[in-house]
Amino acid sequence: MTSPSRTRLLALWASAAVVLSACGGGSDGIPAPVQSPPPPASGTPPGGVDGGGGGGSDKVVPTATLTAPAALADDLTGTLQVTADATDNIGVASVEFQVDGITVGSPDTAAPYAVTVNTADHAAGQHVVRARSRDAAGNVSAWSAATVRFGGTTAVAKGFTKTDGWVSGLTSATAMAQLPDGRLLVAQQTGQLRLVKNGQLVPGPLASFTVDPAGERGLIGVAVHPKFSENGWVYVHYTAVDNGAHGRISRVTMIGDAAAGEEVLVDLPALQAATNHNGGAIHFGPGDKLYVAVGDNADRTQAGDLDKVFGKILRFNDDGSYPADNPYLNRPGQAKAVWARGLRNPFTFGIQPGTGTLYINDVGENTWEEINIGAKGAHYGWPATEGPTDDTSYTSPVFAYKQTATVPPGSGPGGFFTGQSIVGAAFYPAGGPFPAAYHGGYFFADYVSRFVGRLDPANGHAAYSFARLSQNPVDVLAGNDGALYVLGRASITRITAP
Ligand SMILES: [Ca+2]
Ligand SMILES: [Ca+2]
Repeated sequence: MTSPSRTRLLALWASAAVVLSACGGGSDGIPAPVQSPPPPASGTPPGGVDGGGGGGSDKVVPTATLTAPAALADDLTGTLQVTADATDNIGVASVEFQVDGITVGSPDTAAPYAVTVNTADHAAGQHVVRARSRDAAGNVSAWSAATVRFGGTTAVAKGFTKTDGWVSGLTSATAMAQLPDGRLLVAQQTGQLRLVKNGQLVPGPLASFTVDPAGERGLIGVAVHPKFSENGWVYVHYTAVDNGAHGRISRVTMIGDAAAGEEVLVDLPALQAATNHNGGAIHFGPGDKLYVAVGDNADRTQAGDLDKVFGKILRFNDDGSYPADNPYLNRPGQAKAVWARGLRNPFTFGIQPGTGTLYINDVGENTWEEINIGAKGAHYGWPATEGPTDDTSYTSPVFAYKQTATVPPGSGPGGFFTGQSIVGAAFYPAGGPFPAAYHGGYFFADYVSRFVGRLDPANGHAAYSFARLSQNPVDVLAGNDGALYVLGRASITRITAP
């Protein structure tokens, strides 16, 4: 059975894409963790919580209240006056303002507290405006925040450069990965692995696989082994045709600009007749473990079934065997690979540097697009629930946005974001050239609504509009040059900071 929504990606890939207006951002606008003054200690001056102040006896934290813009203010354009009230037992020293976690202007040292923001300097869509105050002793208030939507047509924030068609000439691209030396590997649904070298698409494939490219099948995932510089291994996920259509994980060895010597590591069970919901993404996590996203193959009953590999995140050793710490090794056959379940069509996911935590993008049915935090043994609810849930049997998404606008606009968990097929996914690395507030941020995108969003783990997983696209994205990658690469079906967009 295949509902219209279930064939969404298929239909869109097969026809001109639906263009919805891009929207931005997450809902919560949860302020940064409140920094409390240190507990009193005899003989120790209380000092400031942010390294400021010191020496005084004032332990009373000031307050700050954002007074404009109003929460859920919609379609803000032109110059925006951001204002706040602040109080303190002794005196407010200054008020600091942010947009999306980035300081705007200088701290205002005198009431009325205000800063101006040119909305055109930010990508159209959702943003979170914040204010906090500081007293002379260095005590700092909690953030007061408003989630709003900037109108207009700005594609990417001032200071960033978006280059559409940075590479073109691709055919039915689905996924990409990067080699340590910066070369990009692009998977084409029709079975060819392409190479981008020094910003140029190398003619011809570096490797080809015999695939079934029907619907959402085909070459749908590519990953580079963490020890590539030693072994040259590149891993692929594709729909093999021998002995019936089924998912396969293989690796090839790169030599120069070519790859050869396919080793088939995993042949998953046969697919049903439906050609959609195959997931696709593969990535290496800690300990050189390979994670593989597999959709429910349009049979929702499989997603929660621990004896089935569909609707799951699977986890393998780099030779295709089952890691000794997988959670369901008591299950039959290939179910030993199951690591997490209850997913519908996890087309993409990302792995957080440092923690190794998976952020899994699950394409929803008719209501929600989800970002789920990976955890061994987790059940993400499909098909029993979709979107946020209070049912403790399931792991609720850390962020989810609706497929249609809420009433009033911006209300609800997803804020002003709307979309119909979540893709991504990339964490921006520490030390990259983007402003510090971007470091550790999680970029996601929507195939239908043509936006890139930034989820902010340091600020309660608030979500902000990052870029509007002129193509339908399928994958996002933070390059080792610090640029953000957005893969479309036929081309790559490159976004850089100064
Ligand atoms: Ca005070
Ligand atoms: Ca879910």
